[in-house]
Amino acid sequence: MTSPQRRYAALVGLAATSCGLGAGHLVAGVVGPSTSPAIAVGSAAIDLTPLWLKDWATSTLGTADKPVLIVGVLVVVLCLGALAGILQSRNRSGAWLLAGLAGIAALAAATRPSGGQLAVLPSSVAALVGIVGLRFVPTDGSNPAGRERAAYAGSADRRTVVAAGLLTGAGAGAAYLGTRLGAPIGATGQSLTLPAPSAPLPALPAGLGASTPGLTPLRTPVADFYRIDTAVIIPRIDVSAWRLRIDGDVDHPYEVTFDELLRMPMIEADITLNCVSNPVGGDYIGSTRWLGVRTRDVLARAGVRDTADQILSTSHDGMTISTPVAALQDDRGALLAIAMDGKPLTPTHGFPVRMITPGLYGYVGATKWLTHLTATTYAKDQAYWSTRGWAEQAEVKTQSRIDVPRDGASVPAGSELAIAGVAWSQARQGISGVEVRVDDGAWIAADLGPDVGGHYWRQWRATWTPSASGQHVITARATDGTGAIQTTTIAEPAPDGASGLHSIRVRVR
Ligand SMILES: Nc1nc2c(c(=O)[nH]1)N[C@H]1C(S)=C(S)[C@@H](COP(=O)(O)O)O[C@H]1N2
Ligand SMILES: [Mo]
Repeated sequence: MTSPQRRYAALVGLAATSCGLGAGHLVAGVVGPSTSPAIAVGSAAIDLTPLWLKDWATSTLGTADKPVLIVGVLVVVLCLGALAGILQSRNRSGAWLLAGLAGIAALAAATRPSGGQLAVLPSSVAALVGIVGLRFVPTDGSNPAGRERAAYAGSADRRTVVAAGLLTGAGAGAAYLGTRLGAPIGATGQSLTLPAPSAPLPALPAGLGASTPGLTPLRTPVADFYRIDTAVIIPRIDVSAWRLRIDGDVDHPYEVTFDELLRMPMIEADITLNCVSNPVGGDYIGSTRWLGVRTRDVLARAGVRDTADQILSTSHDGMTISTPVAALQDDRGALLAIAMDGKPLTPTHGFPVRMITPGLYGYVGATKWLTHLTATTYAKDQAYWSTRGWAEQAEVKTQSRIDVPRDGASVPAGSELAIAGVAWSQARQGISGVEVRVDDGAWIAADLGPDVGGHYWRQWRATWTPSASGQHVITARATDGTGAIQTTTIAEPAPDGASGLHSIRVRVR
C-alpha cells in the first residue's frame, strides 16, 4: 500500500471511530451518562488505578484529573481508530479492532453500579456505527476488489476526505446532543424550600478575613469548596425517586423518602470537611454551615444491633464508605446533610443527601449522593478506599496552614507583615493556640480568630517586621483543644492523612 493511501485509510478510520463514539454518547444521553463508551472506560480506569498513580494524579493534576483522563482515553481510542482504518484497507480486519474496543467499553459500562440494564447499548451502537463507517475506507489497490477503485484514485481521494468530514461532523453533533440529553437541569433541587432548623445557630462571625487580604475566609463559598470524588459524571438525582435504605444488622430495616427525611428534626452545624489526600499546606479542605438530620436519629429508627461495628454507606454511583458505628451515634453530631451554606447541596457536593461526620476524613465519613446505609462489621465488608491501600479508619490530624504571605513571596524589609492562616484539629476539641516562627527563632503566639466550635477550623494571625534581607523560612504549629502540640512527624497523605509542620519561604528585599 502506498503511503498516501494509508493516510486516507487512517483518516477514515479516525472519522468512523469519532462518529461511533458520538453515536454512543448520544444513546448514553438517554440510557445514562455513565454508560457512554469513553466515560465508562475512564471510570473503570479510575477504579483500577493503583494508589501511587492516584496520588500522582491528584498531586500534579488536582481536580483536573478527570478531564485529563477522558481526553487521554479519547486520544488512545482515536489512535486505535486510525489503526483500524489501515487494517481495514489491508485485509478488512479493522472492524474486529473496533468491535474489540467496543467490547471493552461495554464490559466497563455493564460493571458500573449506575449502569442499568441497557448499559451495553451505547457501546454496541458505537461499534455498529464505527464499523459501518469503515466502509468508506479506500481499499488497497493491491487486492483485487480495490484495483478498480484505485484506478480512480483522484476522485476516490476527494470522496474519502468528504466522507471522513461528514462522519466526524455527525459524530461531533451526536456527542453534543448526547451531552445535552444526559444533563437534565430540572432534576436538581436548587429551587427546593429548606425546612427550618430546630435550633437555629447564631450567624457566623465575619472572622479575620476582611482585615487580612489573602487569608482564607471563615466560611468557604460553595463555589470555592474543594471537590474530590471518583465520579466522572456527577450523578443527577431526581428527589422524587430518591430513597435511602437502612438495613443489615438492624432490628427493623426500612426505607425513607426525601420528603420523610425533611420532616425529621433538622440540625444546623458548622463543620470543616477534610480530604485525607490533602498534603500539609494543601487546600482540599473547606468549612461551612450544614443543615441535615442527625445520622443517629435515622439509625435509631432501624435499631442497629450491638454486633455491628461499622456502617457501610453506598452512593448512587456505587461508591462505598465505611464509618465506625460509634462515630455516627456519639455526641459529635454526625449529619445526613441536605444543605450547605443555606442552600440545597449542589450536585457536585452530593445532592440530595450526603453524610458529614465531624472528626473523620471525607473518605470515611462524607458519602455524597447517599442511597444506602448497611450496619455490618469491618471483618465482613471493606469499603472502596480500604481495598486500595488507605486506612480502614482515619481521624482528622491536627494541622495549621499558612495562607499569607504566599510561599515564595518577596516582601520589603522594615515594614510590618501579616502572617496568617487557618488551623484545625476536629477530633481533638478544636484549636487553643497557634504559634509561628521565622527560621530557627523563638515561637511567637498568634492571635486567634473567632471560635466556631471544635469541629470548625480557626483563623489565626501574627505580625513580623523583617529586618535582615535574604531568604527566610516561616513555620506554623497549632495546639489542639486538649493542649497537645501538632506533631512534627512528617507523613504523606496515604494511608491515613498527612502530618508535619507547614513552612513557606519568603525573600526579604
Ligand atoms: N459518592 C462519593 N462520595 C464521596 C467521595 C466519592 O468519591 N464518591 N469522595 C469522598 C472524599 S475522598 C471526600 S474528601 C469528600 C469530598 O467532598 P466534597 O467533594 O463535597 O468536598 O467526599 C467523599 N464522598
Ligand atoms: Mo478525600
